Amino acid sequence: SNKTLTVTAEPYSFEFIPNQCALLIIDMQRDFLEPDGFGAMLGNDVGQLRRTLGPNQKLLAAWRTCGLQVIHTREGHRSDLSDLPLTKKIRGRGKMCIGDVGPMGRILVRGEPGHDIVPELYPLPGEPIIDKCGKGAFYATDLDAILTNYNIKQLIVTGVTTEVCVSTTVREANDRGYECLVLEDCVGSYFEKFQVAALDMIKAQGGIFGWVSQSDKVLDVLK
Ligand code: TIU
Repeated sequence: SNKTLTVTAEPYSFEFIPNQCALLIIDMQRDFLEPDGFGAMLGNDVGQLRRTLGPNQKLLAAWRTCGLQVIHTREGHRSDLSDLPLTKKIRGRGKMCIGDVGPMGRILVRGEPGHDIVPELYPLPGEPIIDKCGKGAFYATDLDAILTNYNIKQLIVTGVTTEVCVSTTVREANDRGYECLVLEDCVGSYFEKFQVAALDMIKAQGGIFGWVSQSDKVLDVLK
């Protein structure tokens, strides 16, 4: 059925249609969340992201129990790095860059241990995984086609990082006509001020890019 549930959110409530809504979990990869990965190599404290693991696990479990659509994304590149712009490779001027061998294999390269999704949120067979070379999940992927085929019109977006891949994806989704609800306890940034600002930007101006809420507000209506 196309039942509508009302989720308390900002700047106003989100009219949630479960069978037309996917849970889109962005880049919950070992390279971003574990101490030996790309995020840490950029100088970041991964502890800032790990607080999102518990809330995402709880939401994902409830989502699966309801039989709703879940889609996972991963940021990473082909092993020959042919999809890696030179500008992205050399960005940061660090000793290590994308494609180099780190403690969890080649950094942000598909098939390497660090590129994979953390065990806490590992996809089940049948849950699509979008491998993307950019920050946004729509750029150079088949995400839009998959959402169209599944008749998905709304996205509940979680994952990391709030101001980079989550924000970029929400903006891309918004331009394609999807309604996005971002859950603040399920998205994380290495920088507290960016976490706050990125969420403020989504819900400002009457919800210019979408809605912001917390996972317990969604869990309340799923039960
Ligand atoms: N997934 C994602 O956000 N990729 C990043 O590179 N994020 C940073 O914050 N660096």
